[in-house]
Amino acid sequence: MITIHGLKQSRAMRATWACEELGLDYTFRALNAMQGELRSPDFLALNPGGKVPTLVEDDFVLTESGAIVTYLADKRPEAGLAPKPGTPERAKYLQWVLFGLTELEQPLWTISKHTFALPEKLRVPAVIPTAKKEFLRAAAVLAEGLGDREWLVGDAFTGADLIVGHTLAWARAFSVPWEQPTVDNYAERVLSRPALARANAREQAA
Ligand SMILES: N[C@@H](CCC(=O)N[C@@H](CS)C(=O)NCC(=O)O)C(=O)O
Repeated sequence: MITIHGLKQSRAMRATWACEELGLDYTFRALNAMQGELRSPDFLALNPGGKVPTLVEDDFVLTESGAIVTYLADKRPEAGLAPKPGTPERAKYLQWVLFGLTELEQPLWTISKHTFALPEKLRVPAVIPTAKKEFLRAAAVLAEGLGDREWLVGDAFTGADLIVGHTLAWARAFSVPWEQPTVDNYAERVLSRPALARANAREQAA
């Protein structure tokens, strides 16, 4: 049985959304950061970084949302959420997963940290305009990569769209805009997946 340890409204949604896309049986365990549950000895024994998502399956533990989505996708290759290892499609899939995590998410995370996530005395608001520029640059690369295609890799939704789409939802929630209508349409397409709605409902019920 798969357990996804998460916080509500966090990157853990990437893992639960992947489970929903794949029809995998899973439990979502909602931790409470305010009550110190990310720093409890039990949780730190699973993930010394004290972060979510953390996947536990019997005695196997996996962290990092991109790795978790890919691990889950590989359990059901027939679903096509991650192309077959060793193929050019798999390489492009990894390109976009890593782009999502390192190019698109990072400036957004910098903006978030220096706007509200860090304690006030650690915030450096002067970095925000640079991070906004970096985010816009990444959004332009995304628009270029999409061209007039529906999805990032091949002609079907993959885990790369899941990671990038989740990050765009985050940008919207934090009111960090992008400039390209292509990216708007893409975000609509990705974020209207029924599996995401189911993952949201599971999270709210937890
Ligand atoms: N690179 C990690 C980042 C995980 C991460 O930072 N998760 C946040 C929630 S969205 C977290 O657990 N924060 C708690 C903390 O930093 O103490 C991933 O993609 O899984």
